[in-house]
Amino acid sequence: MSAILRGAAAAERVLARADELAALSRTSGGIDRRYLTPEHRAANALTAGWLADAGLVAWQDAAGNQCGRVPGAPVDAPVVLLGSHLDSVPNAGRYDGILGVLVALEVAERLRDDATTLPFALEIVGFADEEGTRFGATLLGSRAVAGTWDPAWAELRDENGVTLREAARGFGLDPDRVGEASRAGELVAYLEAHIEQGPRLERADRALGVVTRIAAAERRLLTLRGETRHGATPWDMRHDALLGFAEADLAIERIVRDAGAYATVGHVAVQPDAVNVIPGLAEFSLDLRDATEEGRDAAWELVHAELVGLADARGLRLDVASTHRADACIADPRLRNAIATGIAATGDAEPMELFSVAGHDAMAIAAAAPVAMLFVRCAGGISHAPEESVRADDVALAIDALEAAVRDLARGAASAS
Ligand code: HGY
Ligand code: MN
Ligand code: MN
Repeated sequence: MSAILRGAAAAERVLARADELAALSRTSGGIDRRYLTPEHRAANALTAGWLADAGLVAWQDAAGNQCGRVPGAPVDAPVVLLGSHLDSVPNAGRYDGILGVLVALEVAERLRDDATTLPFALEIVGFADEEGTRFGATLLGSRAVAGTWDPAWAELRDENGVTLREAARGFGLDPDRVGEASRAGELVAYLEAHIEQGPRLERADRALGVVTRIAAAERRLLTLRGETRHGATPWDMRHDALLGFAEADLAIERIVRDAGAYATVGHVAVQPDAVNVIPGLAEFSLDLRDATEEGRDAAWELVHAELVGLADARGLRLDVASTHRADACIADPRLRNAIATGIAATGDAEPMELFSVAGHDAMAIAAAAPVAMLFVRCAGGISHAPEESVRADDVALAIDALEAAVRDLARGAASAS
């Protein structure tokens, strides 16, 4: 079979498998697959079958990540890990995370017969929880693998009050042994292919790109407290928390956009949420990102000062809680070159470099190993929505590029030894 036909067949298999995984959702319409749920279990089982079909040894680790290893390397060989995540946001697209796992699987199958000659062991991972949809804390699967699991996370609760501890037990895991998923000290490289989740590759008419860094991010939960009052209350006596939120949301957009950073207010809730009662409480999330920690924090300082002022003017109390904070993750130069070499091997002589505004498991793994990412064009830059899509020819190029990147790493490691 020619290389082009082989690539096209592999891409079609990736897209078909993404469709199979898309059916594993807690909702009939749309994709919703969360940590330690029956859908997570089914996705792991399906992926484990594909890993075995590709000739890999498959297992589920203590955190519920689905893992695979190409047999043939010495048991104590350093590990090059490829992968991404199998979980999703609510009403997700079918390629966010999934594409990276399936592309890695194709690369592992291509390299299987070379396993005994590679200077490292090649492993694949489908991380169990990158999005944090169920318990609110993100990168749980990859942080377990990186050895940065916090036992306190066992007490996190989902929307139904179920603790991660209880969910882990129900999933067949021992919540007090999740930390045993750590691979710290064994990993020498982590490469992740992922859709860009933005329009820059498409605007530049490029299929693939090299990620230079992953944005610094912080998530907060903010609460404005005013006074719950009857709708008959005169205007000059009102302290309306929802109006305070409305003013805050527009201020956040103006300030962060002017700062060249990114902010999303994706959650808002009011109390008592009744048509004839002035809301005394408004709770909302703020996801703030920028290329650097300094930019992220400077944007927050401007936002916070504005929110304090508007809360004061309306007689509201503002409370702020940080729920997730990650510094920018810089791609390892050697691995970044391998990704660029991989892209060049597909015929793109000057690989496009871009920074990732979206967060990824690579941020967590960077605590235990050098990391780099390969971005794949996605239509309209759309993600976290059912319209998310990729082109089969771009998927074929991604498989070729990631394979070439791993082979480049092997050459480099062999010549260095
Ligand atoms: O939020 C993010 O950037 C990622 O999709 N979890
Ligand atoms: Mn995502
Ligand atoms: Mn993702």
